[in-house]
Amino acid sequence: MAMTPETSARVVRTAYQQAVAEYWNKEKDPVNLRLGDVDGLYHHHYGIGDWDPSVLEGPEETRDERIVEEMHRLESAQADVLLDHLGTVAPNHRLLDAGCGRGGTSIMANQRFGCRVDGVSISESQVEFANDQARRRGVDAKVAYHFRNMLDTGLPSGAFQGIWNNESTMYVDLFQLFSEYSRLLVHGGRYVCITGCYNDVTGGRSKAVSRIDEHYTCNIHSRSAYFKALAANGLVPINVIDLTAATIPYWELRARSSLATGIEDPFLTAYREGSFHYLLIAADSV
Ligand code: GPP
Ligand code: MG
Repeated sequence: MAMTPETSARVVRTAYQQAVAEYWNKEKDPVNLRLGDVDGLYHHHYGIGDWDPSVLEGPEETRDERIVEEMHRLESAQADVLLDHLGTVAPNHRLLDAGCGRGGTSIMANQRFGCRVDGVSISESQVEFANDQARRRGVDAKVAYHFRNMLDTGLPSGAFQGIWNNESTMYVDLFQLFSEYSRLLVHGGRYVCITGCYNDVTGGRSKAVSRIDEHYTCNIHSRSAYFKALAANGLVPINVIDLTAATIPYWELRARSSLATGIEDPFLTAYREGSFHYLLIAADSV
């Protein structure tokens, strides 16, 4: 459905948000589309786990294809780990995928829990793409993506058993974000995020972290910022997992693939020098 300029301005409120929306409305990188084409789960996050070294061996003509499939497997494994931390989710529960991108994690959540999943994004193209995927899979009665702002979703209060951000918190103010989640979650509902954050121990943003920000038009937060904003909004951490060591192999494989985008070196440098972590945080709403 085409939006009027007025509707658009209500969702995308600032010049910064407009710049972010424009980036994602235009984005068609094979590093995301070719991976999604493997099985129709389109992700906008990175991978975890070790890769099979045999993908680099074997016939040259199919090397690329093997690497694409392996990178996609690692990205889906990342989404599975996120979903593992949502706690008990029943078919009558409702989940929110905040900053849903092209929707892959929502589809996986619906497959796993059988429940309703809503995704929100400020990119109209992503929302349209994701809804088209849900229709193709015949899950659109339960999985729906909306052109809405995760800072002010307009969704009903206390209606959600679980909410996640899969690598989308670096676009927003965390205090505003978690305030909205404390409104949306039921008492005892679970919030999970996987994110890249900079290390308070090594100081402010390193050069490599700044290059990542520049590449994606985002503002990576410090590790401490997450815990301050969670605590201020009644979100009590139950699990914190450092996934840094688990994501480095993904970046090493990606750097060796024909799909490398140029951001591989900053990620590898930032992770290896310890100025940046890949973190999963799970918290309960009280
Ligand atoms: C993009 O995923 C993810 C982000 C922009 C968030 C930044 C993440 C951090 C951990 C800092 P993508 O799959 O669209 O990126 P790419 O196109 O590089 O694969
Ligand atoms: Mg990607």
